[in-house]
Amino acid sequence: MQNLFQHILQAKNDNRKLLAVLIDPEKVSIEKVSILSDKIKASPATHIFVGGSTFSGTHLDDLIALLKNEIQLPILIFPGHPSQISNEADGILFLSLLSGRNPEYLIEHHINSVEALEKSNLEIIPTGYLLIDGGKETAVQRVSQTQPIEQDNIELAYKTAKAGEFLGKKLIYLEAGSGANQHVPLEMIHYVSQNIRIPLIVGGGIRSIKTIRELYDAGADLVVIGTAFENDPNFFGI
Ligand code: 1GP
Repeated sequence: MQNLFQHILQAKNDNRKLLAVLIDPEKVSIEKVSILSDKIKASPATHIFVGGSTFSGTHLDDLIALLKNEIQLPILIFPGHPSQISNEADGILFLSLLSGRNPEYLIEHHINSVEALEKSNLEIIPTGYLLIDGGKETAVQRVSQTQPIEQDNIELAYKTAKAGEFLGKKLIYLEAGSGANQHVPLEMIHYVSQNIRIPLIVGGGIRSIKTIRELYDAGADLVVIGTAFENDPNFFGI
């Protein structure tokens, strides 16, 4: 597998937009993987993210191994907790919740992940993760017990993202939270993307193909779709 980060960076430089389908293991049983895989294969997805804020089950390795067996796309762990590290995946978004001030999500979970990561072959991609107000309390906010950045506080979003870049993060992820009422505002995406050099991921509350296009136009390099695909595997019109 090609270096995952280099591939994302190259796509940004070539202005090729990327799309990740987010699989929450809590909501997908092993039995459902095959049907889901067919839908993902027929979709425009370029990546699969696996993870969730509240998952603590035991079928993660099997789920990812099955997905890998059926789909050629790179699989990245999108961890809510160190227990969600699986060596079956190709890489991990090593998230630091930079918008919050909870040390657990800034460094503690990371320290607790070292042993598992050292034993794994995962490509580790340092990612600055910013929670933006999505119009309701989402699982990330509840679990991390942090305050999101307000929708109109573009300056704070920009400075937080830029500080992340200066700290050496390779990606910035603007997150409205799964099932958010409102996705990250286009003006915020535009401003942040114009002022950072690293690729920008946007997710949370995205419910239509039209919105995905608007997010790309605003400057998102990679868009993440979770709930909309979960609720309707024909979401991509397939
Ligand atoms: C990924 O958590 C999001 O950033 C997924 O959000 O479930 O609302 O698509 P949705």
